[in-house]
Amino acid sequence: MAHETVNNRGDGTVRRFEGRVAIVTGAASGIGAAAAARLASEGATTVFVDIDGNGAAAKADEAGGTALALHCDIAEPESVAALHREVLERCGKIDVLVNAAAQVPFVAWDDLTFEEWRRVLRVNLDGLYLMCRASSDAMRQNGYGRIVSVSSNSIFAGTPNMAHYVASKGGVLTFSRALATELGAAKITVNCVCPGLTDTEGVRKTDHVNAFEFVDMLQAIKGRGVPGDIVPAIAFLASEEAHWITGQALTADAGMVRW
Ligand code: 4PL
Repeated sequence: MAHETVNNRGDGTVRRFEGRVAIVTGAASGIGAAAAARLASEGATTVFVDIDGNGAAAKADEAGGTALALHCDIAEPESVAALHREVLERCGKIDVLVNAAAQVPFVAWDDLTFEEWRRVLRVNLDGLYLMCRASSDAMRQNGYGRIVSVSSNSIFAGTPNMAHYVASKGGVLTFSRALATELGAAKITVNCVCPGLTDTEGVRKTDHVNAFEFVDMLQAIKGRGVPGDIVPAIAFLASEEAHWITGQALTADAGMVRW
């Protein structure tokens, strides 16, 4: 089921983000870490943000160059405000925001409590709102911005054992459409990427890790999705040349869902 990952060109030969400042949340692991590494390798001054500050620091160290890491609980208004103050002080502006931070639960409907619902919604939607609120205010001052948020193909499939997550990821998509309207006048684009099941630290901590075979059966292209398979879609939407694309969702799931 393993497949060869194509040349993802994270080797610095393509440099679409030279002179850009990028914030990536969820950058300590999974899709966030891979996206942050790519933006950094293509020349962005990249801020690796995570609630796991040490994990983010380790990934920023690997990236080298001008990469920096900052701890943030994106669901806490004060924490998000402090993050933005520090980024603006140290980097001067914000050009790109990649929202990859999320809780990935595996909880059957019968066990889903309001407390668990809130635990997931607070990060996946409250956190998204707070990050977009603060970053877009900074982007508006440049009259340039790229916001790319990670949704999920589970919003089309109604994937089991994560009803609250599916609700939150549907919100990521529809919020992105609305925010695209709000920010168009400032030349800020807002899009999302919908990955399929991807082999990440977050997924491996749950029983979703046992779903790869089932998902493989539904894919047009066979294989186990890894973060590097999702990164090109994120980097494209985060790039300057994607300026005519906003309010869109790009599914990256080997053709499991056709939408
Ligand atoms: C199809 O986003 O999209 C499991 C776990 N299966 O998190 C997901 C599918 C999972 C998904 C997801």
